[in-house]
Amino acid sequence: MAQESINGYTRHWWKEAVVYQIYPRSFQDSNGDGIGDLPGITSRLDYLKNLGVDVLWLSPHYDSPNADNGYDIRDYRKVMREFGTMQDFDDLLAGVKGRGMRMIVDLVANHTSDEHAWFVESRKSKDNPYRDYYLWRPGKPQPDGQLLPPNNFGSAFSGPAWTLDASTGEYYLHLFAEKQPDLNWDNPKVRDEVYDLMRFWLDKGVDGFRMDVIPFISKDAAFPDVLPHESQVHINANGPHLHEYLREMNDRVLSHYDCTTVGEAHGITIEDTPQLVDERRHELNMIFNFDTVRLNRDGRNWRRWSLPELKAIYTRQDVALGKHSWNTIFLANHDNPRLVSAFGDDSPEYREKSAKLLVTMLLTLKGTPYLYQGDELGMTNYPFRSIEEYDDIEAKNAWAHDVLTGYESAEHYLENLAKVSRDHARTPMQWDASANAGFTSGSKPWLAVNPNYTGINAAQVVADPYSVYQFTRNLLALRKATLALVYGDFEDMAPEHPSLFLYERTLGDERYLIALNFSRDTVALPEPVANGRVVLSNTEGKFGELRGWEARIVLA
Ligand code: TEU
Ligand code: CA
Repeated sequence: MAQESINGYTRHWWKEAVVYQIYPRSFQDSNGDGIGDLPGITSRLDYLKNLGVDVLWLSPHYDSPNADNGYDIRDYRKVMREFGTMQDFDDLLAGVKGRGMRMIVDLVANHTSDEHAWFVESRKSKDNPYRDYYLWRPGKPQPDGQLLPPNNFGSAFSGPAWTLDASTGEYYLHLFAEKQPDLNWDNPKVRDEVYDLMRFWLDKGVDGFRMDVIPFISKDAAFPDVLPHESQVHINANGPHLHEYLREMNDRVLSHYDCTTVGEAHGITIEDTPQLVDERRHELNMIFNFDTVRLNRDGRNWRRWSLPELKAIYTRQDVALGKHSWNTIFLANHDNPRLVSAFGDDSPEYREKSAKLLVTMLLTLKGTPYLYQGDELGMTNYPFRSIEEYDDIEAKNAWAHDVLTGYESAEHYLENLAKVSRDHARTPMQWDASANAGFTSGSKPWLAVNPNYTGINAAQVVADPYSVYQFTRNLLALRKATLALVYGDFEDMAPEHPSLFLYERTLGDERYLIALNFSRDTVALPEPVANGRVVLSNTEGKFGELRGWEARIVLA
């Protein structure tokens, strides 16, 4: 059957969908143990349906010892005890489908937990049948008798990426925590296992996968050192067999289902993105490039970013992709600070306006938008002060590794962490003004609720016709009704402007102009925007100008 095409793009449900990410641990607790769970999510499906999102992405819900909140899987075919049972999962999926929505799950297959049965076996002996499921290498003996790791790779969570295992005297690779050993994808048995477990979830009816650090799956088996001028992330993301394995996965699994895939792709440049997502290559549907969410970083420190830099990324993405590729639009997730705190203005005066502006941008750029839970409330960063308040293994390891050793001052470290911590996104969802924001009926949520929950919560925004939630809802409806906002051509009309993001989306003779003021100061509007018919705006606008953080969509 011929595929319908619009403006040169093949039409697909996953291009027209808006995805909403759920971090199950922090969404809704149903049994008072302080940990969000699957029945909790099921109980909130009407809220999500009412908002108007099409697809839910569930962060890992699998059995895990939670060294990294479920990104360390112990059993891919079991539900995390704290989250419920397989029946709870089936009920959730049925509830999603029953409301005409879809659900994708997280596939974390670059690594497992060290408590996964494969690794438990693998570490036992060099001739164990599971030995080659992981990446074991001998250390490098030094003249002074010292043993060094096989190469100089560092772990994303501090320290070397290799740990010496006493039982066999060899090192295993872990690009993340020690409890997250990397799988050896060069072993065909490993790939068979992964394809099998993918089929297990697809056969249950899930609509696809968000694939954790998927470009890291193929390693140069010789493990050369990273040279001073090289980037380890770039090396890890561009291994020799990456495309071969993705095509095999597509051929053997994905192509047999009506599903979608989105790869988390740290280390893949925008220019290289088509190599993963061009539809003629049969690999993935879309990826998350890190350019936008790393704009506010200098290493792990906070960096002031500028609007022209952000705009340039979207233009680069549009130019690099062409009509055979597709991509994501996102600025927040469970690894990043809150949308409005990182990219907007979370002061009391501008929080709601700037949150609406950001959602306007996310829902009108070209690509599939991904919203993170709480974005629709304009949830903000948590006022973290001391290291004890954090939970994240990344933050705790770096503290031990760099601050306790005197390499970095506690003050400098905490000042930056308070801006970039992954825990900002992980504080519980704020449902109402009751104790613990209605997240849990228990006395203690696993991570503290943001004290601003009495003023910022779902009950309040659902009732308020001018809230971020209602605005997001209107935008979602507009997008659903407007193919120009999905497939229309994109052009930045003022790339150099320091505070105005002004772009058009055109499809045939339909021309939408989107004007976003990323500052507190009023900016003048060019004529076609000023004269167009206002379709949606976050302020009672004035002719010819945009006030602080004003967003306006017009039909020219
Ligand atoms: O993230 C991988 C990744 O590339 C990161 O951005 C990483 O989170 C970074 O070190 C944070 O500053 C994925 C998951 O999204 C993340 O939650 C996991 O911790 C990680 O993989 C390991 O599974
Ligand atoms: Ca619970």
